Amino acid sequence: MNTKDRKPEWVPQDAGKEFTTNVMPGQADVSNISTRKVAAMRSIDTDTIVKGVLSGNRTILAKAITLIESNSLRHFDQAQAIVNELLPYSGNSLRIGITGTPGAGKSTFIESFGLWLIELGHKVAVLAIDPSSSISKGSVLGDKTRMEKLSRADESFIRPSPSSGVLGGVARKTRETIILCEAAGYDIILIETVGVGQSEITVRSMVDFFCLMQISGAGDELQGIKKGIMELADLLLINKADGDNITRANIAAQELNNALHYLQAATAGWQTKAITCSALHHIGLQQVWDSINEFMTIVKTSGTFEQRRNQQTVEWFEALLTEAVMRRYHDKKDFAQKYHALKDLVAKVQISPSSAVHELLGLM
Ligand SMILES: Nc1nc2c(ncn2[C@@H]2O[C@H](COP(=O)(O)OP(=O)(O)OP(=O)(O)O)[C@@H](O)[C@H]2O)c(=O)[nH]1
Ligand SMILES: [Mg+2]
Repeated sequence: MNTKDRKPEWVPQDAGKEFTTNVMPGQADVSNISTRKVAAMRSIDTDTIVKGVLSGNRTILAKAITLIESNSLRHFDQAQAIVNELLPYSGNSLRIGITGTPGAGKSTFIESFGLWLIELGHKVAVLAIDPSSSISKGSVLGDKTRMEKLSRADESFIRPSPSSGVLGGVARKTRETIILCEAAGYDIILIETVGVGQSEITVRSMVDFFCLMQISGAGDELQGIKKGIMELADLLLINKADGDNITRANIAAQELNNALHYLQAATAGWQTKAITCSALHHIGLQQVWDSINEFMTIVKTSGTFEQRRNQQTVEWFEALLTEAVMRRYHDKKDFAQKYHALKDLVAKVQISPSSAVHELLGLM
């Protein structure tokens, strides 16, 4: 478009070219302009986010968690600033971890228990740790539909696990997400994780109370549960104790209670026990809550609660440090390649771990 000599409606007398209006060409077709993208890209300043979270605004809380989950360096600084500002307002919740075999009924239990807790006047946040979620996105989607009623409640906040696969990263992000949820006023945090390998230990390291969910099968109830995992738990929940399954579930609980006497308890001063419930039919929720309260009274009186929280914060610091150091060196040219090559050699016992470390340090 030629804008030459185009004058505004009014110009001073004898005005020169500096008063020429610059007309931008218009867009003929506006149908493909996305206004959404512009809104999504708009960043919110730290102060607004902090105030929003503190006021319990769920949209802003979700945005803040997205910043934490982001792998972009640009978001990292802002996310950390937010966490730091909110840290003094955190810590006032009961953090409960729930693990168990796939299909045991964890999500169904969280939906039913969560709604029940809301009835009692609590605000409930649900987080998920699923180290395999980058592979099986389906289970996360499944959780959302399984917790449909809970997700519609005003006093709940549900966040599926971040999809970046590395458990260490997921763990840091979940810890920071806990801080944010607490600052937003959620006084009960429920963390669901599928019982695969390392994830139980990771969740144990960030909760006050850890619950292992099982279902009763035919035969020896102990067969399916690894002793190590049982020793992490404060409560064994035998779910699906309904219909034809009630007797079997009761027998399973009894067998487990007998076995638990010979195992080391996860928490000093507390005898881990097994009880039955039916998440689907909302049976046994009161007993679960009673156990948790009994547990809390004991650990708060003995000081175990504080001790564990302090230790968890130190572990968090150490995990962060390891992650930061690794990230810094991985950014270095040649490091990643050498690291993987040496790891391979270590695995094949072709080099000793200490020689491998020595060689890597030589690159730094
Ligand atoms: N009969 C009965 N079925 C239940 C109960 N709790 C859950 N289920 C059913 O068991 C199936 C799995 O339940 P989920 O809650 O998705 O189990 P989950 O442990 O979260 O599963 P993953 O997240 O995939 O590990 C669903 O079909 C539920 O309806 C229960 O108390 N009784
Ligand atoms: Mg689930």
